Amino acid sequence: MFNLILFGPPGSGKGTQSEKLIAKYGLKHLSTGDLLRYEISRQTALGQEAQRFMDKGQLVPDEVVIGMISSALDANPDSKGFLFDGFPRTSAQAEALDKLLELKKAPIAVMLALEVSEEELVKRLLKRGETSGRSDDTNESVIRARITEYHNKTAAVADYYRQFDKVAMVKGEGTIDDIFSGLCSEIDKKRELVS
Ligand code: B4P
Repeated sequence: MFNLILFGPPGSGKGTQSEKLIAKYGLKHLSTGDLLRYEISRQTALGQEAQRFMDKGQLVPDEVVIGMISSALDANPDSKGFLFDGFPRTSAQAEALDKLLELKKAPIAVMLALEVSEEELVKRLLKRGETSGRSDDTNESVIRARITEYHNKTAAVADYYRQFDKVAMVKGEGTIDDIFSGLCSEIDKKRELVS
């Protein structure tokens, strides 16, 4: 089993690149953002709770997202690997993920961290807001709040994986295909080591 994390600030292209990576490597895509939006669209109790945080640009409480990921792992026992997109976003989530994967004897092989400037992030998210219908993409102050949450709570997650020498930084600006090549070359290096 080959497990990887695609990491980066909001709008850095995690969702965009995940689609291409899962097609190439046959991994199961687990996006906490997508899972939360699915709960919101069904108006479940979990979705209603999550929406209150997401509309303000804040992170959803750890226990909610950790529970969702745990269920998703249980629901896919035969997967040849998982691509975690937008998770973990706090140190507590990173520790919980390590424990869940320990049970499967399949630790994270690599964290790929996309680097994008703040102005580019805001520009991309406002542009997506014109068509996505996502309430957290239309208001610049909410977008800035998401970036602040990233600096305050999420950036430290890279330090957590750095202590195990698992972080690869990848340039997240340029064409989608060039960024994809940068990600693939990091994955292929790790796969050679694992196999
Ligand atoms: P997410 O759904 O994870 O998404 P995101 O951070 O908004 O964006 P992503 O990086 O995936 O960007 P994308 O590829 O779409 O989070 C949404 C919210 O959910 C969070 O704010 C939080 O409230 C909650 N949440 C999710 N996970 C959580 C967790 N673990 N814990 C707590 N809360 C959680 O790209 C953005 C745009 O850029 C797109 O329009 C795309 O077309 C464009 N783009 C991509 N690559 C480009 C390129 N190379 N050049 C130009 N544009 C590009």
